[in-house]
Amino acid sequence: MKMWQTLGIFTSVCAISEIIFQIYRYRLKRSSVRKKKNKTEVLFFPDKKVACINYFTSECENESCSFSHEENSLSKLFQFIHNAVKSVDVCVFVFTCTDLADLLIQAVGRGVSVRVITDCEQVDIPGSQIWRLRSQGIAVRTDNSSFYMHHKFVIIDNTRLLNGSFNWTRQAVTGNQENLLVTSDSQLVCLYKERFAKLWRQYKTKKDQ
Ligand SMILES: *[C@@H]1O[C@H](CO)[C@@H](O)[C@H](O)[C@H]1NC(C)=O
Ligand SMILES: *[C@@H]1O[C@H](CO)[C@@H](O)[C@H](O)[C@H]1NC(C)=O
Ligand SMILES: *[C@@H]1O[C@H](CO)[C@@H](O)[C@H](O)[C@H]1NC(C)=O
Ligand SMILES: *[C@@H]1O[C@H](CO)[C@@H](O)[C@H](O)[C@H]1NC(C)=O
Ligand SMILES: CC(=O)N[C@H]1CO[C@H](CO)[C@@H](O)[C@@H]1O
Ligand SMILES: [Zn+2]
Repeated sequence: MKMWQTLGIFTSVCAISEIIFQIYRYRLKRSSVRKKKNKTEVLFFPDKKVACINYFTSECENESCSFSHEENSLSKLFQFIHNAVKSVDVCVFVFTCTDLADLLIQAVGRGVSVRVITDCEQVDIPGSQIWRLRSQGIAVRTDNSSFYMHHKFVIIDNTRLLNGSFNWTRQAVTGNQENLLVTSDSQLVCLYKERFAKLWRQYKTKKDQ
C-alpha cells in the first residue's frame, strides 16, 4: 500500500514538472518568434499583378486603374523605399523598372541621399533607367570590367538591408521566381554597408570628382 502511494506521488510530481517545463518552452518559443518576425521577412516574387505605385505611395484616383491595390511583394518594396528618410544605397545588376526609378527620384526630392551601383554592360540596354537617374542628379557608378557586377541589394537608412535574386525589372516582378530578404540585423547590414562603400570607392572615375 505504501509503495503505491509513493509511486503515485512520484508520478504526479513528474507530470507537474513536465507540464511546467512545456509551458515554459512554449512561451520561450513564442517570444523568440515574435522578436525574429519583426527583424526579418522575405518578399517572394512573382506577384500576380504589378502593384500600383500611386496607391502605395500617395493615392490612386484612377477608377479604371489596372494595377494592384492589394498588398504584395512589390508594394512592400515600394513602401520601404518611399519611407526612407536618410539614404538609399542601391547595388543592382539590371535596372529597368520605371516605378522603382520614380521612387528613387522622389526620394532625392525629399532630401534623401541616393547612390546607385550597377553593371557597366547593363547601362545602355533597352529600358535602362540609369541615364534617367543620372539626369535627375542621382549618382550612379558602374564596374569597369567584363565580369558582372552581379549584386542585388539595397541598404535603406543604413539600418535595413534588402538582398536577394531580384533584378529591378518588370519581368522579375510578375514573371520570375525571385526572393528578396529584408532584415534589420545590424551585423548583416554592416557587412553590406562596408561592401557598398568599397565598391563605391573602387568604381570612382575622374568625372565623379
Ligand atoms: C487609368 O488606368 C487605365 C488602365 O491602367 C489607363 O489606361 C489610363 O490611362 C489611366 N488613366 C489615367 C488618367 O491615368
Ligand atoms: C576601364 O578600364 C580600362 C582598362 O582597364 C581603361 O582603359 C578605361 O579608361 C576604363 N574606363 C573607365 C570609364 O574608367
Ligand atoms: C543575398 O541574395 C543572394 C541571391 O539570392 C543569395 O545568394 C545570398 O545568400 C543572399 N545573402 C544573404 C545574407 O541573405
Ligand atoms: C536578372 O539577373 C540575372 C542574374 O541574376 C540575369 O541573368 C538576368 O538576365 C536578369 N534578368 C533580366 C530580365 O535582365
Ligand atoms: C528593428 C525593427 O524593424 N523594428 C520594427 C518592429 O516593428 C515595429 C512596428 O511594426 C517597428 O516600428 C519597428 O521599427
Ligand atoms: Zn491604382
